[in-house]
Amino acid sequence: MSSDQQEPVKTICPYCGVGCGIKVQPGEEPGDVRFMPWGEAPVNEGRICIKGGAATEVVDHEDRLIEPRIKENGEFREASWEEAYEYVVDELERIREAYGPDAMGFFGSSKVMNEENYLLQKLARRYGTNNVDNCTRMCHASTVWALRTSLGAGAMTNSMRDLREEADVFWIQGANPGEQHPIANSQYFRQAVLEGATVIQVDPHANKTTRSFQIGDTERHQHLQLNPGTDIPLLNIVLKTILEHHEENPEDGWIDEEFVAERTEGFDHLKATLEDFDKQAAAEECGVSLEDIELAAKKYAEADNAAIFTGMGMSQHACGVDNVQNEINLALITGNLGRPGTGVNPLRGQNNVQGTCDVGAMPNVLPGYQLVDDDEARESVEDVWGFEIPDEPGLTNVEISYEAGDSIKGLYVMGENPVMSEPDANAVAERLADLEFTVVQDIFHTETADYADVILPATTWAERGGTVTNTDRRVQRMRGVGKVHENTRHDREILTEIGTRLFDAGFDFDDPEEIFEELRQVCPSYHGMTYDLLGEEGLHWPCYEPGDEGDPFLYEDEFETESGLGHIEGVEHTPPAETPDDEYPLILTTARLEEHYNTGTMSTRSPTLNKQTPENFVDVHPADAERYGIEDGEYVRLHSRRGEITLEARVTDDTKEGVVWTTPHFAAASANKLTNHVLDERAKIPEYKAAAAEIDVEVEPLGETADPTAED
Ligand SMILES: Nc1nc2c(c(=O)[nH]1)N[C@H]1C(S)=C(S)[C@@H](COP(=O)(O)OP(=O)(O)OC[C@H]3O[C@@H](n4cnc5c(=O)[nH]c(N)nc54)[C@H](O)[C@@H]3O)O[C@H]1N2
Ligand SMILES: Nc1nc2c(c(=O)[nH]1)N[C@H]1C(S)=C(S)[C@@H](COP(=O)(O)OP(=O)(O)OC[C@H]3O[C@@H](n4cnc5c(=O)[nH]c(N)nc54)[C@H](O)[C@@H]3O)O[C@H]1N2
Ligand code: SF4
Ligand SMILES: [Mo]
Repeated sequence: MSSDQQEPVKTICPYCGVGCGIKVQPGEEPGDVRFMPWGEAPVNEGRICIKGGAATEVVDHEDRLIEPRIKENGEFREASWEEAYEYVVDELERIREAYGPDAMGFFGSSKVMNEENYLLQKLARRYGTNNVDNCTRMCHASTVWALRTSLGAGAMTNSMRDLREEADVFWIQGANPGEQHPIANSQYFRQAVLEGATVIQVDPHANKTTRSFQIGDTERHQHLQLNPGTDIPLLNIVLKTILEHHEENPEDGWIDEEFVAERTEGFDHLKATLEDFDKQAAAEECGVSLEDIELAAKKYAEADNAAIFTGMGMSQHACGVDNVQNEINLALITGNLGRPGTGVNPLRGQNNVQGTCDVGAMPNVLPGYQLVDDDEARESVEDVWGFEIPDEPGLTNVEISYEAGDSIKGLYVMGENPVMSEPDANAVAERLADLEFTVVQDIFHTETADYADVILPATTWAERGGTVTNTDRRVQRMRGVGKVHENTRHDREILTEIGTRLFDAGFDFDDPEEIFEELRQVCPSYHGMTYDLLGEEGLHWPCYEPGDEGDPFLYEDEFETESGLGHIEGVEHTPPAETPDDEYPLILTTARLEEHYNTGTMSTRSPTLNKQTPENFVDVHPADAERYGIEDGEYVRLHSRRGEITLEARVTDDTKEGVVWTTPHFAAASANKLTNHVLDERAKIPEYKAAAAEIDVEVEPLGETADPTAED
């Protein structure tokens, strides 16, 4: 391949959910793929963050998996595709015969396209199980739950464009768009701030979001640096402040009485919940001054249009659904929904986490969020698929990992790395080691691949076409330059082959467009889309019929709940499952860096991205550093009830006293060896954002901590 032979193709950045358009083109050397800007790209108009610009660096990385591998006597050996396919199909059949279909779990991938996740969930259901899930479970599952039950759809209520143009207050709670969604932040939110909008950031940690808003008249912005896990009391202070003010000064309109009366239900429940709520005591629990929180409440309530942004700091708690419900309460009582520049907006994480959920790679819903236990919905999908779909919701991915070796005997992992990404990772590894059969389909040999029986080498994003759905529900086409390694397969090719070998019909597709055509038939919100209509701009869902433009913001006239009303419900504080005590006196929280990505499989292999921060570190507040006698740059042992890691301490007041902050990106000091496996009861999301921890200053020389699966 050379650049003379092939024009650049327009595609979408493979990292975060902003969905920036980029171009790729084969380079001079065989296998080399080059990045080029795409000036008219709809979301980013040619701008790109550090990850987008470096995205092609891993396409032809020397670590790429380039042939199928089978484990034999504990060692991997090269295998042919024929042998690998036969092995997978035989084992899937054996497990179903021996234990029934619910003994298998299937992990979809938010790094992989809509068509491919559609195929994976169809395969799971044809096999006979709803045990299919994706990384949204660890991510925005709680947000989706709260939004779906209280407003209607588990997605951003507004779009980046209307937020930039109309929002006067950006209330950013538990999200760091300056690093995790950099183009959304710089091209949309920061532009609004330059034109006068106010930012209220609620986060225990100072970061690039905090610093990116130090522009113009910075006095108006606030950073409420709360203790991890105290978001409910903080928002209850905000809500009570608004209620109290409204009682005395109804003419100020802090509460939108008309909106509350006509479009919501449950306001009395909220009032009753807050009746005996003690604001001063709550502020002390949050570790933020009451006056500061009251001032933030005033700014939000007085804004013409106020928008809430919500991220992992809210969702990844055992009270994640309640956290987001309280944000919904705030938006509903002030009438900040159903208009441009308002809403409750989760910035979705991975490049295709929105789409992976939309196409039904979740245990409780079919494509288009149709519930598996809703007979009418299920039967309408069965009519197209031609087989019976199990009618009980399946297990979530974290539950599947925890059942591994017990009720779960086999696992099919497409593009996830649970041994690093799931909480209490030592225990996850031990359980995966107990499985009878595991398939890992990835582009690299991940930490999870160590536990596989078969490894299937997939092509990367730059090599193939399909569609992905970004954070504001825009479905966009990806286009590839063709295979870099002949012996790899596109994810969809692997799934059509396995599906066709297992079942007599339903998996015979030649190209992604054919798969999309079937997806449209079973996914109402995508029904109006075709590859041609998507064109270069893409389309926002819902797009029910060809020609629909899609909605940039939702709920203009009514909510999509059964009553058509927005659901208000007061919530009470549930502290994190683990709070500091004498043995583990610090609160550990984990979050991300701009230059790294999730479990690091791609970013740590990208020279540009890895250069800045090649290994993990922990932020320690100066007062704690003094108490422990920690010097900046010194290595410490950070440990919890579940495990330990050794890493560099950075002494900084970016973090709060008593709070240690680290990242999940690095295998050698994997934060999830420490995190707590407790889940939100409804959404089943793990509490990554609060655990009890301790630091030891005397450390062993750096090295991997003990392998939990090694024999004693
Ligand atoms: N560069 C980069 N970009 C990414 C990713 C990446 O790994 N790297 N990952 C992508 C994915 S999958 C996702 S889901 C998104 C995530 O994007 P974000 O939602 O921004 O995720 P995090 O950085 O994990 O957490 C956000 C903030 O929550 C704060 N926080 C921690 N505990 C609490 C708490 O108890 N309360 C509050 N209010 N805040 C708290 C952290 O300090 C952090 O600043 O980013 C996506 N984009
Ligand atoms: N402590 C802590 N843990 C966390 C979080 C946290 O904030 N703190 N955040 C959680 C969140 S929000 C998320 S989303 C999860 C992410 O958890 P995972 O989804 O498990 O993590 P990733 O590193 O994104 O894994 C994606 C995998 O897909 C592979 N891949 C990339 N492209 C392709 C492709 O085209 N085909 C195939 N087959 N594979 C491909 C990558 O190599 C990688 O192995 O982590 C969660 N874990
Ligand atoms: S903001 Fe997200 S989508 Fe855009 S270039 Fe950066 S990582 Fe890629
Ligand atoms: Mo995520």
